[in-house]
Amino acid sequence: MNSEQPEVHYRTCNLCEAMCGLEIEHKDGNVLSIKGDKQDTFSNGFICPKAVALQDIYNDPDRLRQPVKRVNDEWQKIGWDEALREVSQRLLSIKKKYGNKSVGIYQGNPTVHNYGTMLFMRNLTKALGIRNKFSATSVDQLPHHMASQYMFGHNLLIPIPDIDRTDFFLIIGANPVVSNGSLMTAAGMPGRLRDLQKRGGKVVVIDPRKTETAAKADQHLFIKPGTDTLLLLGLLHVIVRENTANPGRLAGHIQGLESIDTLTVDFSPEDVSSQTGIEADRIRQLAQDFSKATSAVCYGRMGVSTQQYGTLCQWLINVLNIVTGNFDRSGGALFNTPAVDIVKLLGSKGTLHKYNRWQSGVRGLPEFDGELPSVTMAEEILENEDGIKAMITSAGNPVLSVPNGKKLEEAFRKLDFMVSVDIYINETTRHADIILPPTTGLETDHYDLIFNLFAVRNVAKYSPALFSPDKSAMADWQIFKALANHIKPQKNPLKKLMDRWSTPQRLLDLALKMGSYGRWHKGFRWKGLTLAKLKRRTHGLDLGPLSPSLPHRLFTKDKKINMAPDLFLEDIERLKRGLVETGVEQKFDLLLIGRRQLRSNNSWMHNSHRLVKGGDRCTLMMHPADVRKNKLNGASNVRIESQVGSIEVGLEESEDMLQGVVSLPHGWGHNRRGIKMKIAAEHSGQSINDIIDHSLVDTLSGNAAVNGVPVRVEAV
Ligand SMILES: Nc1nc2c(c(=O)[nH]1)N[C@H]1C(S)=C(S)[C@@H](COP(=O)(O)OP(=O)(O)OC[C@H]3O[C@@H](n4cnc5c(=O)[nH]c(N)nc54)[C@H](O)[C@@H]3O)O[C@H]1N2
Ligand SMILES: Nc1nc2c(c(=O)[nH]1)N[C@H]1C(S)=C(S)[C@@H](COP(=O)(O)OP(=O)(O)OC[C@H]3O[C@@H](n4cnc5c(=O)[nH]c(N)nc54)[C@H](O)[C@@H]3O)O[C@H]1N2
Ligand code: SF4
Ligand SMILES: [Mo]
Repeated sequence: MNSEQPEVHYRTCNLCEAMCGLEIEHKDGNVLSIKGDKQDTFSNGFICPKAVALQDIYNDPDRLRQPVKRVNDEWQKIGWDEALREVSQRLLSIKKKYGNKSVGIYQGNPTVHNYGTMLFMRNLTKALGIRNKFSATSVDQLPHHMASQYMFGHNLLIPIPDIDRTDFFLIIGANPVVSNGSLMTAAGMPGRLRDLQKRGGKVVVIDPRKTETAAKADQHLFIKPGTDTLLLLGLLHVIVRENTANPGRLAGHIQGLESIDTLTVDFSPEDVSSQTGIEADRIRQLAQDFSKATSAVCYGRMGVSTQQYGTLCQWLINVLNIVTGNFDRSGGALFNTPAVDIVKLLGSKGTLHKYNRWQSGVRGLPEFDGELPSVTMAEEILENEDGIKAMITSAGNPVLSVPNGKKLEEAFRKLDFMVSVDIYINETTRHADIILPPTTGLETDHYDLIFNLFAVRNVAKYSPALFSPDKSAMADWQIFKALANHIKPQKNPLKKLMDRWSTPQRLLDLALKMGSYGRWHKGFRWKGLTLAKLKRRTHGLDLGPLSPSLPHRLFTKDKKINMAPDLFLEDIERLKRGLVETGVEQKFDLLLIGRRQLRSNNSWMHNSHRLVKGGDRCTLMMHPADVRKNKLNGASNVRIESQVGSIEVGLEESEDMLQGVVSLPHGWGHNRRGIKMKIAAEHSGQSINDIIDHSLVDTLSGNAAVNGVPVRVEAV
């Protein structure tokens, strides 16, 4: 190889859910350029600014490359052997002294973008017998899993909008033009929406802010935060009363439809109009447009998951798609058939076994799929005598990501021991006793175990590592495996052998062979998909559009969709009660919602100059009428106060806001003492989660309600 010539490497971006193909030019261990891979079968060259910053993470002088230990508030570098030994000894001794419940773990968002972690984290949690598990899931999409568990029998069987073929796309509480899609993996969202409109299709957005997506839509309706359940009930009311409900082919595969008829009686468009802030006629028209469209799909994301009735929203969205005959058909919502079918691999033990088997100690919120709500983490450390004494955080920054970050900081300070598996000393990991830094991004091979399952086409791609890590470096999975082996050494010789054999690549190969496109061997040769074959498809493998899969893909015992799970019907009563008693003090006259930004990735990519340069982005957006009403004319900075705290940020007047609603992005607040991220600290902003009340929650699922938080705003 002529070392004068740059080399080209193709991989999938691991930063968000969109799975964009990248073309990376590099030479002698340096990245020369990062572009969209035009030949990628899924993304066709689309890329966003974050992917270009992958090189900044790789080169970041602030990134940890060796374990560090906190000694009198100084960080000392230590060797891997010493670090792993000390971490396992400390965790083990706390567990022995206080029992299984004394060790907790929080897993953050990059976990699901790292197949090694997905495959080997279990070794560690099993070795410790951890019961107090938390993750970003309960600050994000838990309602989707609840709805899927109870309606389809499996928490991961999430319906995906067929946006490439639909004629009517109703988006509620999502901003895919900025987020690039979530639980709807589809690289190049702006282009796909444009294509939808070019085909003559319509895009309608329901959002308290005229977002970047709303700006491109055919229609945008402002909605008051937290009232989407009412809108959905109103839409269903019209569809049921006007006799346009027709589940089509699925009619024989659903049960409980009658309950929907009864349920919607009290929610006519007129009944829900004042609470939602949407005129009755518009609700009626929307219901008619949706049910009359040749094909239509309703999709709701963060804005409707992270509110107090998140589970009801996700349930009713599924119901809407089903009763209008838009479920399990092209142009509607369908299940994906991924090459590694984790839904099948994990199987299902039946609906009742995954929910409320135990509760959080202080507030009694339910467990789901082995996890407790993250909003309870701080109190389980601070207020529960039998609670958590030691924490593991992995690939997460809960101090900035979980409501009431200040309380969480206090909790972390009180722990007997904390270890973080992370690449930075940030707002969370600065509280750790030891930080174990894994290899990252470009040094890691990649396969999307999770997001292929949520993709709008069936696709598969394997990306090798671009750069080989240092000899002494460890990948996330190696760290978890090593810790597990220290904590609970394997005695059984067969299991020991298995443990030695298992690597992410070997397990992936096995899973592909066992998957929907793998075929059992004939004459010792695999006929179907293998990792070796996938490796040859540098630009990915297209396995076709989503296709109908019901009823056989259902995991319910009777192979029917449960349209009206009792648990959800009962929760409607909570909704009705909530409508009368607001419980909010009058002094908080505004509702706070979030705002994702193209050049942010949750809390952790602000140490890249190219992503933070330009003006302050951590600003409060407010409608001009509210500016006047709150006497903020001419104010450049404002104080936002909530039930749990206050912060000061810049003010940005914007007609794009619904009156009475203000918006602030999350993931900022790098002004904490002791973080070692120089650029981020210079562009710190403030953390929205310092003022988000941890008591606001969808009590059914335990998901945090980070949207629709009562606040007041004054000039400083
Ligand atoms: N108010 C409000 N709060 C929110 C949201 C909101 O919209 N509003 N959004 C919520 C959502 S959807 C999410 S997903 C969460 C995210 O919440 P978290 O997952 O807790 O936070 P991240 O900012 O994603 O932090 C990721 C961490 O992983 C580290 N990291 C990066 N790559 C790797 C890696 O390869 N290995 C390891 N071990 N570590 C790595 C980073 O340094 C960082 O510390 O935030 C939630 N919080
Ligand atoms: N650039 C960028 N992309 C990202 C991320 C990022 O941080 N930056 N994060 C990734 C992650 S982890 C996730 S989970 C996804 C999230 O993906 P999305 O859900 O598409 O992203 P959000 O921007 O949070 O969209 C939520 C929308 O809901 C609106 N909203 C707030 N409250 C309500 C309400 O009560 N009702 C209704 N109808 N709408 C409401 C907000 O105004 C916002 O437009 O994005 C992913 N992609
Ligand atoms: S949209 Fe997501 S996957 Fe695509 S390049 Fe940007 S960060 Fe990467
Ligand atoms: Mo997320």
